[in-house]
Amino acid sequence: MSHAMIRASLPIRLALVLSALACIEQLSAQTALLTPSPRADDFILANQQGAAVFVLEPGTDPAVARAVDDLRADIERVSNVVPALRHELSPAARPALVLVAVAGKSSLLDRLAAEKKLDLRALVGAWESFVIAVVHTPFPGVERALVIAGSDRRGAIYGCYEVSAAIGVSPWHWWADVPVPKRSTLAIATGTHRFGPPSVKYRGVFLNDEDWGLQPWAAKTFEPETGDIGPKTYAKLFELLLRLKANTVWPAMHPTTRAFNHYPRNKEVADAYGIVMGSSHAEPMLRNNVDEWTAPKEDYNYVTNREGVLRYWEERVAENGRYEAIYTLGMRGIHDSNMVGPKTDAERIRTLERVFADQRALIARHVRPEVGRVIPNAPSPDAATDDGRRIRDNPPYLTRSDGTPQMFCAYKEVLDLYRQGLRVPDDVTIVWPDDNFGYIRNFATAAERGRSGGFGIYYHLSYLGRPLSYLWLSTTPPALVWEEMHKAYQHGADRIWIANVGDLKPAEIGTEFFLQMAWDIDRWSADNLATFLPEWTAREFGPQHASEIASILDEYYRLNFQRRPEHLQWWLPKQPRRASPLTDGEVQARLEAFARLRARVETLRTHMRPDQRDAFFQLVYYPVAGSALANQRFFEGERGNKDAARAADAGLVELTRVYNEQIAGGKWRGMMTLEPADKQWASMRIEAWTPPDSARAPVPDPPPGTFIAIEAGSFASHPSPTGVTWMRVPRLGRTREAVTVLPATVADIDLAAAEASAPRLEHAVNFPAAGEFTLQAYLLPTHPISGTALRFAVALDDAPPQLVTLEIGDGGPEWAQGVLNATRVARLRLAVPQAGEHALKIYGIQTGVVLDKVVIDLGGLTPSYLGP
Ligand code: REL
Repeated sequence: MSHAMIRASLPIRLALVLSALACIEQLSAQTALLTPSPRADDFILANQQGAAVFVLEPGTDPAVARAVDDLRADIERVSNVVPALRHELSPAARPALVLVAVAGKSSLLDRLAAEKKLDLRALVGAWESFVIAVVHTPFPGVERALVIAGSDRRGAIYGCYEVSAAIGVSPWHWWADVPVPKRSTLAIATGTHRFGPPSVKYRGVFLNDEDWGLQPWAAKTFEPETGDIGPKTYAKLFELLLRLKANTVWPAMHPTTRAFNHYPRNKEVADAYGIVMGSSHAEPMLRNNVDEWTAPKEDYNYVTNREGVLRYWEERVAENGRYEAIYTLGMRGIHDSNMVGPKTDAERIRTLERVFADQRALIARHVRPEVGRVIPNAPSPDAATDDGRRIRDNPPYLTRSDGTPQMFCAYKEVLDLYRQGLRVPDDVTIVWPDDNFGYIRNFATAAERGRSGGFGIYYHLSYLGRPLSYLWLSTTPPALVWEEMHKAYQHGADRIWIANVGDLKPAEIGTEFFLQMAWDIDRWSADNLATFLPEWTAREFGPQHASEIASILDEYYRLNFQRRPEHLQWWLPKQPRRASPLTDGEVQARLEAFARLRARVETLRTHMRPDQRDAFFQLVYYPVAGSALANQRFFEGERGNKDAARAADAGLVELTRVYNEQIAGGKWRGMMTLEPADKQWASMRIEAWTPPDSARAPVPDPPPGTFIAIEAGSFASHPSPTGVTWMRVPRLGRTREAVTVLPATVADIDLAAAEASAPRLEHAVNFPAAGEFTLQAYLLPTHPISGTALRFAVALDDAPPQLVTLEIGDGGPEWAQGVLNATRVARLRLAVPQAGEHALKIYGIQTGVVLDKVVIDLGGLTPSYLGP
């Protein structure tokens, strides 16, 4: 843990063995800013005598002042005492005061630094960093101060919310009704606690496909005065993001919503909170075409109407140029579609390059040059601080000079144009997309890594599109987010991370995990990943039930990773209906697993305190029970048990009614829609459920004893001589513990050099006979770091390794089945010279390959969904 004194003291690295105890210990270390038994030199923020007085100097940035108000309200939430606010060092601010300020913009901070009472040198030129320090006798007559000093305004804001989190206010306390535990004494441990800079410079979310949740809820329940997702809703979202240490939003953009800039107040609110606005891959220059392009659609054409399109863009840049924004460059169609106009890829590339130049000229003309700019004034190496620590070394994004942030998202067809040679200006951040299903499509080459604009990632936790959408529940396991985003970061994607979070609810866990990684990439590793959920549930629900809730969520992710609840049909839209490929035994096991899970969550529900029930329903109960019922409905229907299927269907309707009507007294009315929502975009959605006419034909299980099946996690792993290794990643894959080659940056290893230099997995396998058998390797449907195929090598004993290659067919039918099934199977013919025990070796010659399971067919293997 490199960047925060608090995190550095975490026992997290040791947490290989998971237990509830370990989780709780971690949690208390995490919140060590707050001390449970205050000593004489700690800082009393509030107790029964009252609360410390906040001092904000005149001229404090309004966004900082606003966050201070939130912190004061949070202190009141916890302690029932309201801290006063003053604008000078009046006697009322003695003996204890809280000073929140931005280094370099505060005469009080300057005084503390000049008198060597607080070393703030490491904040100079740092991005979004902050110090929380208890300073004794800071000013004449003041006994002690709690100083929250930011390197910039967001640094100071994050500092406020860091204190809020430490005193027990969950970032989700409003958005998921997480109760705030009461405490009569709030004391901050004496010392200097340092945080930042973040690993990723711009970190945020894209509200997308809001039609079935956020929009109806905002329009009818939360913000009827606007009748839309407007300033009041955005204000709540911005606050949440700041609590999660994020800074960027791509706003909602579907036809059901007016453009973000339709309401002038929206951008003012973003500014008032200190949020950076961007826009998606289909909305260059902060323009929402669906709502704002009022000319005929065919005129959104850069070949025939360059002047018109430029005018349209210029209007927005002129209007918004004084606000902090990331400008998306390039051009696609009106919505999520191909650009119209150019007829060939070569013409598209030429057009896009011209578009870049023209858009950049508009930015140069209208954007205030200092907006969003970091002055790369790295602290000098001797800027050691009073506690001997420095804030994290500056990440690469801070070592280069920096202008108006601009990005180019190589989404869908645009990545193909980039691969064909499209030139993106060097200082523009190239944002790689995932394939909409959580697997990142591209990684920068060594040559590209020199670009000053660097790279980013646009990642889906929710998706509307082909081959099938997933908009209802949020089921991408944190382990997959970790594997993909960690790999992307290692390959230089540190400038912009945006997660498509759909309606935001119920994607709370995924959103937070993604943003935690973006803030501190070192916080989670393959070693401690399994502690994320216990830690998170302990924070949200307290230690008593944390490990049971985490274990339920783990199982929820495991089962739904095997097949998402929105993909419970095995035919694609407009294609003939076909039965699921699960064997009868697999169906039975799946239904039993969901029934057990459901029983656990029902029991737990009765144990939650009344004040926890709304949060529990939203964060745990609804997704778990919902996915259980969706599986019951589908598979019981397929098995011909129509009554059971109908009962599950009715259960789903009722569960969703409760979400909308009862939870938190109706606060979330309109937020939850059962999948499939309606006929809109039906060609990308599962079908509305009706019981099938007849039961499916029986699908027998593979007969026992004729095959060999090995879970990837049960192989022995032998690192290469250089330390490259197949590493177990807990909770990853369909079988719980997949393995991948780490570090993620290792160059491909030649097959000829595999034995000497590649890491290998090894397992003793007993073959009943000699012969040639098919080996099936179940891989996660990741994309290779380079090239078009996933590669690894297999050997038996000391025989030379044989190459196994799996072409991923990015976007094709095999890719589609792969992402829906969350697996791809690579095959190899394996010659076994004689019966008996052999060492099966799997060489990792390429990073990015994630192995889940190995099956050897000895002759009698029959098809199944998960493999034997
Ligand atoms: O996920 C995406 O980025 C795209 O699919 C979206 O831009 C688009 O709005 C999609 O939701 C459907 O049209």
